[in-house]
Amino acid sequence: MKIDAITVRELNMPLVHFFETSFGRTYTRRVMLVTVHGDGLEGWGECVAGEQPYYSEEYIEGAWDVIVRYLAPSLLGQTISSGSEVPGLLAKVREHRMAKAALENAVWDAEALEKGVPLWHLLGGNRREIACGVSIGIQDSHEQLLQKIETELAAGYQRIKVKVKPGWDVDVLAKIRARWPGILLSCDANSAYTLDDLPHLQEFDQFNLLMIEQPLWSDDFYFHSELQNQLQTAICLDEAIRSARDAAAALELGAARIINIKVGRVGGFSEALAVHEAAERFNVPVWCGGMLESGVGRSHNVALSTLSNFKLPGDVSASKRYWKEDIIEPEVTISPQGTIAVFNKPGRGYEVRKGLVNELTVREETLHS
Ligand code: OSB
Ligand code: MG
Repeated sequence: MKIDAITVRELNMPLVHFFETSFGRTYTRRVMLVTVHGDGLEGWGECVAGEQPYYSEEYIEGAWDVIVRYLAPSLLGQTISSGSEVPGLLAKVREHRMAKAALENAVWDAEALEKGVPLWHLLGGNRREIACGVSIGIQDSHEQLLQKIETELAAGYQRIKVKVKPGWDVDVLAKIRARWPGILLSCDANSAYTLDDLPHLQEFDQFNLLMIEQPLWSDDFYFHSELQNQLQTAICLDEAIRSARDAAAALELGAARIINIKVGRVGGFSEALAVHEAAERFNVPVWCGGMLESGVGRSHNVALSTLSNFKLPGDVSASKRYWKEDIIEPEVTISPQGTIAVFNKPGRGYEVRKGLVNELTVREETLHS
């Protein structure tokens, strides 16, 4: 495919319900999409950078700027036969992984269409349905959280993950366990603790959690390995894993027993596949994380989750949990068993609703070769 043009868009998409983590509350997603055009094909990718540089240093304004100024120009006019060629073309720019992932994934998206195969198949996946869990943010009250959990369990979700932070943790987990002793339950701290909290974190062990996600600093393996040695609960790393090298280093050190893969955080599908492989070498299971994606990113997460080592339910859930109307057709839906069926259609398997995308777009720029 010869890349003739690249379109960058920002969409304003209000969330059905606010989402709160240890670093703050989000009411509206500023969704960034990129489209690569060439050979009469269109590939779509989503840049999952946040509204603010809180989850990671990337944020939408920075991602927009680096794509328009440096990354897109490196692809324009190039003839690219596979998404796997994109990292090499973008390698000169350091970091900016979410920005790079948006472009790389758009090329994979187009490649699947060009080859007439499903994206999940192109990525090397083999599952025909994927297991789904939900991530539930910090709420205004414990009661509100318990109600949300009840709704998600009734919908069939196989694993409940709750956000925790100092002041919203042990009491909350105790109430959840008192009501649902047997469910698959995990928690995500988004780096809200330090090693000084060791005795407090050890209290989490009584709740038989599947994992505690990213308890300590977002850039650390060493102190997570010290913590893992003193916890029964498995640590899962999210923020700290940016590459397959990170995964290998963290697992060699014993910093985690589970890895969350977010394709944006690691810089695109190529690196996500490499992280998946690195974890498999250590016999460590992975699961697919989410970044409150629109349908474009969501459909890509579904495709990635079909790989063999995605052995735990991911944060890949139905469109309607986030959006009144998603920008893909059909929307992502789950079965009463908490699974998403994978389509046997070329490409991402979900059509982009261009009319709706245009309605929601607040900023758009097209770069030509
Ligand atoms: O840490 O997994 C996280 C959302 C935004 C930023 C970070 C995280 C999350 C989630 C939501 O937990 C996952 C989702 O449902 O998309
Ligand atoms: Mg997380």
